[in-house]
Amino acid sequence: METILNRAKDGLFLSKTEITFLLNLKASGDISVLFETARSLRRRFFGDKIFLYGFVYISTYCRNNCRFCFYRNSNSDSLRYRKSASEIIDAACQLAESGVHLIDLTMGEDPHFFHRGRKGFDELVELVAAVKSKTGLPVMISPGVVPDHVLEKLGLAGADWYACYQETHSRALFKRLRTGQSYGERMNKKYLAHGFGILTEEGLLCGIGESDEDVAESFAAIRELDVDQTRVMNFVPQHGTPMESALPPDPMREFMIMAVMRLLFQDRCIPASLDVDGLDGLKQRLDAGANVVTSLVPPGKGLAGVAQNSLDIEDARRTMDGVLPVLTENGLRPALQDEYTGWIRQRREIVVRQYARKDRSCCA
Ligand code: SAM
Ligand code: MD0
Ligand code: SF4
Repeated sequence: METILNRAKDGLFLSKTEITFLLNLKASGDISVLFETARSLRRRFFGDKIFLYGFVYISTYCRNNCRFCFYRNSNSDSLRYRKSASEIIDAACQLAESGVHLIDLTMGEDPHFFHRGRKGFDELVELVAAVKSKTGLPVMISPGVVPDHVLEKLGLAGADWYACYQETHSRALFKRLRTGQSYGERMNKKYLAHGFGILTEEGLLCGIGESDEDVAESFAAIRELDVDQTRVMNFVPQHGTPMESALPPDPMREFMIMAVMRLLFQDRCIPASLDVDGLDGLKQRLDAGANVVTSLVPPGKGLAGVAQNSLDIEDARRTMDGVLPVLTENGLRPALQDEYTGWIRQRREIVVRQYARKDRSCCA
């Protein structure tokens, strides 16, 4: 193990065998060494600062039927809402005042935006511009697979990030999870976003039947995509979905994948989402090397989470007041806004230099 960790510390990308070896560590002593190595690499690139993302789920309507998702189209038990522009701006401003570094605008592939041609998407573009100007903060957009010209317009309107998670890079597993969706189209949108100078986030779902080889395959795909942020989330079984009675995965699965992710993507952002185990799950994710806390949701706005649609929201635990004490207890601190915008700027310079206007796509 020591040889493998030293190779990682030297910045070498690990082989599939080495990745699988680390993912299967069982002895608590070995796991502690792995996590300490992940934390030391986080410290090398981010010091003790943590970035904090506010989350506004603007619409829970969706035309797709992902088998794992509470908001899949055919789930009649799902919570459906679409917030108005003023409600979204109000929530975003409250998050900004609370001190978050970014606003993540997420939605299902809502026909209201997707099936009204130019009119629908222009409304989304205007929303991004309004949230950006009202909060003065960087904006992430997670709208699903939008048309190429819309992605470009979202970037020009002020979207700094495009988050579109593949969940897995096993095409067979993808086909089972994201029924009726194109693997290639979803991957290519991330390449395209970089072509427009928009930072990208890739995401893995774990505990959904993926093998260690699948995870190693994903790491290779993430490396090829050269994303600026990469995450892993444990699958949370959802009421009214085909995977409702699936067993929840061992929480350690996410933490192990996250720690190895830090070894491989040392200078990139890796989130600890509050949307899986809530605030109580934050420490383990920081211990595994995360440097971003995501899914802070303001109470009293009727806003939902994705994997945890209500956990810790109305009791105001997915807030700065909830998160800051956990950071302090772990020798960490919220970054200054300038430190985050500075990090985004240096990443974008690299992305524009390497990818602007370059036609990169991976697959049909
Ligand atoms: N609808 C857009 C899309 O699918 O790209 C954006 C939002 S989507 C709701 C965000 C992500 O939440 C999914 O890509 C998936 O990784 C995660 N997610 C959804 N349901 C989940 C579940 N039951 N457990 C864990 N993560 C889940
Ligand atoms: C999160 N609930 O950060 C949010 C969501 C989508 N860009 C993010 C999954 O966990
Ligand atoms: Fe829709 Fe996204 Fe949920 Fe899939 S994951 S059903 S695209 S909201």
